[in-house]
Amino acid sequence: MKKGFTHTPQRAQRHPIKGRRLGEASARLVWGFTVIELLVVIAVIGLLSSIVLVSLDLPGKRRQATLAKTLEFSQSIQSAIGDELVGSWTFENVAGGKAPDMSGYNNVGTIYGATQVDGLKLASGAGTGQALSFDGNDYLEIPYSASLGLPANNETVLFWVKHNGSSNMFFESSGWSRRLFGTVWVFTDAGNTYYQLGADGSNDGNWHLVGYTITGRTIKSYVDGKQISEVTTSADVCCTASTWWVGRVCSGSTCDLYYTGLIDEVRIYTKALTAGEIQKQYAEGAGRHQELAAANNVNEK
Ligand SMILES: [Ca+2]
Repeated sequence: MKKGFTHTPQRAQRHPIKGRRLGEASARLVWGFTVIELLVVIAVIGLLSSIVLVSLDLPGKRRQATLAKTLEFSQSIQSAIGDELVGSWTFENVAGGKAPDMSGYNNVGTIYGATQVDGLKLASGAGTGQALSFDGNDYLEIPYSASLGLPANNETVLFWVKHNGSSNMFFESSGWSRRLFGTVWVFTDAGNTYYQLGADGSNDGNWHLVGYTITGRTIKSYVDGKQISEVTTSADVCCTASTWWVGRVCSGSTCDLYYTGLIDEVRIYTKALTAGEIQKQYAEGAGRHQELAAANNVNEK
């Protein structure tokens, strides 16, 4: 694979915000709790109250609203207690062409043409939840920020895809260091060597959780919580001081290759999740990513 133009990789700066919130949060309050401890208690109370509400068998719409609010709340708490999650785009709250970042780092994505589709089914059968639909000339752009300047040796990217043999899902645009084409991940190290890892089985028209972790010079790819490939690089994987694209990639000197299908819950961590943590992500998200309503089914296109 050749690249049509050169780039000058620059080592990403250790992001200055990392640690800031924990530093603030670890300040002891006068009665001995940390802010994080209080947030956890609040989260537990919120979840317990939602369980009580659900157990009361509320009418459908109110029950769905309660579940959605609980999900949103737990995501906000997740960002408060885990600052390794530096980007989280759930596409539940798209507005004005922007996809908010639920991580707390405010890495807001800009949507070019992709549309929000409704009808994601919860495991309970309730129709709630949205994803982004790409029809072949759309993309999501996530601008560079210090929080997304990943360390070259400790990170995770995960997202859900639903497509029939499409390609061009994910692209780090200046260093070309991390890309997903169909069922093949491509990584570039600081010595400009390429490595390919599989995303096997993620192209059958059903929802799949795809992603990778990097620990030191070891890259592992995952599909649906199962490890697919592993490779050791001869140099650190290159820098990420650049824009990320979802649904668009470059080839040669042009950037006009696009994805057709659905994407949901894109997450970037400055930590290599363990296999168990990725399995947990899959287990939690699988319930939200069953078949879409027929009108939004990518198979119908
Ligand atoms: Ca979603």
